Amino acid sequence: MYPDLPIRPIPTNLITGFLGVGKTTAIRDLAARRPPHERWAILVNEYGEVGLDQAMLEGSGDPGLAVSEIAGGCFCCSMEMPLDWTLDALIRAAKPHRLVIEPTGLGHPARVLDHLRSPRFREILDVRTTICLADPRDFENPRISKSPVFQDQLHLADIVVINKTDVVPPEVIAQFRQHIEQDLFPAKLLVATTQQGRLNHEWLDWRANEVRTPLFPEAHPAVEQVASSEPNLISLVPSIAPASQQLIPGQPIRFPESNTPSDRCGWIFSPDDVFQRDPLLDMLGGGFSVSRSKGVFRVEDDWILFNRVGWEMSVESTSYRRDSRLEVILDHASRRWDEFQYELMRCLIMKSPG
Ligand SMILES: Nc1nc2c(ncn2[C@@H]2O[C@H](COP(=O)(O)OP(=O)(O)OP(=O)(O)O)[C@@H](O)[C@H]2O)c(=O)[nH]1
Ligand SMILES: [Mg+2]
Repeated sequence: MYPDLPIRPIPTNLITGFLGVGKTTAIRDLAARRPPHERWAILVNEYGEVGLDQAMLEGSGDPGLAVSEIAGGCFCCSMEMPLDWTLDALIRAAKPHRLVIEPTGLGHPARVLDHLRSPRFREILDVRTTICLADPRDFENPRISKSPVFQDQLHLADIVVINKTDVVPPEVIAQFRQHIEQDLFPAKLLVATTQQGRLNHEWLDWRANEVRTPLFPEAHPAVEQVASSEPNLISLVPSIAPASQQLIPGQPIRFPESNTPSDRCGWIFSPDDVFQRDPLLDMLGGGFSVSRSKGVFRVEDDWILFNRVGWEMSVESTSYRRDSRLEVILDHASRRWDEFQYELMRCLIMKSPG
């Protein structure tokens, strides 16, 4: 079924964790330090329709990485079919030495782990450690810490890595570590601390404990609809969804299009649209409360990757060039997005006609 695989079954890891904890940062760093002869396949799942993590990972321009993305919902919900199609296409195209999967920050790992260990994939994938990255400040926030998804991400992990120790007070780290070490059973193989998602390569190959069971097996029932109909397998690797071919300068595509209130919204702009960097960053970092936002933008003399988690922001250059795109997820509530889009459009540099 899969001829020419260099390793079979393929060593496979899930890197889990709540929204914005540093999963993609960790995978990008791990991939950059992989053994030089290895090809890696990375599958990212994005909650919003406008995926950004593929752009973030492809921004390194590394030819030994094949990245695919499933956007528009969690594949722990009703997305097993897209997961199968995408994995098939990715494995065939990349013939990877390792597969790394990043579920959405709002995804429940149980169904994904079960599916990857099911007869469908048993001879293809060797599911090794599941590593959950965590920001201990999420543990202090009852809205997050009480959520079944947050709890089971921790519960099902073989290794918990406390990230962002540069910005989290030591006492908050200590309390969180105590919770992981004393309240969760079976014990973790390791509870580590790190910054910038720096993980040890050896952790990937430790033996996973398959008897970890979720506390909330019914969390995240199959309620979400698959974002698109059957995907075109050719276009899944390595192109980025949604397609950017029909983009017209000054006329971004918005997801969702309607102005009915919602907690998330995304935009894709033509690669010919150029933003004014400072007004754009002022606007995106401005006084509206977001849970998570991320984007890539063509600005005056560069392309930048923007990240915001709560009130923390980061900006870096990227070699991604396909389009400008933005995804915003609010804490709760919902807003109409017309006004936000108007503010965004005001940051564009208008070209004089002709
Ligand atoms: N201060 C600080 N920021 C970090 C650290 N690790 C990652 N970040 C930042 O956290 C933000 C989110 O990082 P990502 O790697 O995109 O997080 P993620 O978990 O993949 O996010 P989602 O996929 O949206 O859930 C980025 O701005 C990172 O630069 C860290 O150790 N310290
Ligand atoms: Mg990510």
